[in-house]
Amino acid sequence: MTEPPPPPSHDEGAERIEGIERRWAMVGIGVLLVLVVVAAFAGIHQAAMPQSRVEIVDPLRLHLSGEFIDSNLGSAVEPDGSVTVRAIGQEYSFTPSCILVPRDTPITFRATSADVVHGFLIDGTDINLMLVPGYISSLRARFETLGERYMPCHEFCGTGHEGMWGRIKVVDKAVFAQMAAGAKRVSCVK
Ligand SMILES: [Cu+2]
Repeated sequence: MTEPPPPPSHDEGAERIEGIERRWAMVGIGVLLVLVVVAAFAGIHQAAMPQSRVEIVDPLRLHLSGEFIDSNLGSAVEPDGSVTVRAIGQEYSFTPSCILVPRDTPITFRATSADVVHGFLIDGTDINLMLVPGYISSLRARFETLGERYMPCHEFCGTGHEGMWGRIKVVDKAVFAQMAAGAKRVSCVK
């Protein structure tokens, strides 16, 4: 039988713990350095290679002129038969609050914000945009099923955020054509 090793003295124990702490501190610093490098690369990369297409708009002049004046909001039929929907998000509503689109038709959404960042999401679809003041967000979509869907703002935008939502109604092509006939822009706002 050999004697069990004597328990470490107080100093040896403290040294060992210090060693462990130092190793874990290095791991923490290492993780931090990796994150700094990733953030720096992403920032430099985006500055050097900006998005291929950015559309800007003056959020203070939305109601005065240009694409997003009130009379131009809603759904418009294009010469090729597709539909362009223009909308604005503002604290705390969407304009129009009820969007009307035909089924089985190429739809282009074009939207922006008049004040702060809002979210544009259509329930039950993969349509999900951020509305950033100063920028036009656009997305192509097509609806296969008829019916009404909710369109809640999903970016916290202030004290009234939870009350900010709209609706989108998908109707039959013929019904849409009838409603759009003679009108420059259509929506389902009553
Ligand atoms: Cu909002």
